[in-house]
Amino acid sequence: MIYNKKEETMPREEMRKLQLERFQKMVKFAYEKVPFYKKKYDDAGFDPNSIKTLNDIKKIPFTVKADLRDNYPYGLLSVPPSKLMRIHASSGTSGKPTVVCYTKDDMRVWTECCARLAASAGVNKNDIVQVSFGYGLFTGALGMHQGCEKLGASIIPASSGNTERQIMLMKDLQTTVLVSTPSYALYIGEMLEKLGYDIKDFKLRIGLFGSESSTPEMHNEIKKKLHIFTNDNYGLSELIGPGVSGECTEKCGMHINEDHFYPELLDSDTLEDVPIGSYGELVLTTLTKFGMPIIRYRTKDITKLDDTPCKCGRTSVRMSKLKGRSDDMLIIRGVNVFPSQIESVLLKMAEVGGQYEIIVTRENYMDKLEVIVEVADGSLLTDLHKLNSLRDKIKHNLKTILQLDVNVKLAEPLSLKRYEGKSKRVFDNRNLNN
Ligand code: DLL
Repeated sequence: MIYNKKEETMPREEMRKLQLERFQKMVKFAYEKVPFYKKKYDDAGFDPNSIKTLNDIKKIPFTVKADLRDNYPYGLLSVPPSKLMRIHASSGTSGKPTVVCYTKDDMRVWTECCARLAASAGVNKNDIVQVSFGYGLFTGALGMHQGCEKLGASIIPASSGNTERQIMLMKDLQTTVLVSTPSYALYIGEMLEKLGYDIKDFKLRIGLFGSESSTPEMHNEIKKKLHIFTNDNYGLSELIGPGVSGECTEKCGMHINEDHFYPELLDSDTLEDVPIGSYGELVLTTLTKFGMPIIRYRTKDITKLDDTPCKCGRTSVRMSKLKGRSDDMLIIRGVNVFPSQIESVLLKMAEVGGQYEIIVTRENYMDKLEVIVEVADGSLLTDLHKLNSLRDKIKHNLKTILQLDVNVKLAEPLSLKRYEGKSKRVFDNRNLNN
């Protein structure tokens, strides 16, 4: 189902016209109402009235995470805090969180964007949606809650954690849609088997998964365990939360809500445009979120864009699954490694389970890459011969893709740490900043 036919299937030329109108308005508004932008633009000699084409966006200075941190908590607001309807925050790695604020109008936009992505994955008014993201400052739970509610679905605000109870609720309340991180969905699938449930006794049909990277191989694993259609959706608190983009049932990229977010794809080093079809850093501009406008935000997320028509009828540009973030790319002995490449190799192999950890250390100035992965069948651990040959096979497959020797450790099923929210799979212990 297409939630907003007019805007989601708008001819490309019309969309560009709409984006330009909204963009011109947004830039002037931000300059006039947010002292942070006024100062930034004056310092850079940029005149907000000089935007005549979408290409003129290139004249505008970027906004980066540090700008939000330096202007904590309310420095990017265009309205007094009392005019806000909602305040969320995302926890940073250190120090103060990044605060994100919504006026009543912004809430309407956000809700619609989430409703669109849920509808595009097939959610409808008859669904029972279990939201297993943590409720609180995190944008994921309430964002998806509102979006699915807008479609008329029934919502179970389960929040994250207490996995056995999640599964019991899922079965007893006849949940049809699961909203969570992909890694938590996989864990739910594993626990379901371990607790002796049969997935055939559940009514689950769709998973709306986002907030962290997941490869197609990981979606396959989830599909095998939960027998559902798996959707990947993307967003970030700084821009709005979930609802920037999401996969439709064709699963050929995540449709960007381009009437609300203007995407650019740049080379992180040269800051030049990257041609369509090549990987680059996504830079986003809010076109309709006025409470806290975010203009040319460098997301650090690495993706590709695709503007070919989609069979679903939506005309929006699609972004590929994230290759990773520019800041989680590991450089191991000079070789660039994205954790998603490792995940793809591992999860293509039927002998390994869905959970793994990547550990990087440095010994005598040499980087060492180690991968710990759970075997799918625990009985293998008693057969030394089979174990060694599986280890060699994984090493070989990783070397073929990464061109690196990787130390592989095999672990028992369910022995690695599970996460109820975003998972942590990479442990870089090199202290590169010291
Ligand atoms: O994770 C918003 C969200 C909630 C999106 C629920 C989708 C579903 P933050 O906590 O601010 O916001 O984290 C944003 O998470 O810059 C990406 O690096 C990563 N991320 C989000 N969605 C995906 C995805 C929410 N589908 C950061 N695939 C972003 C890969 C994702 N990474």
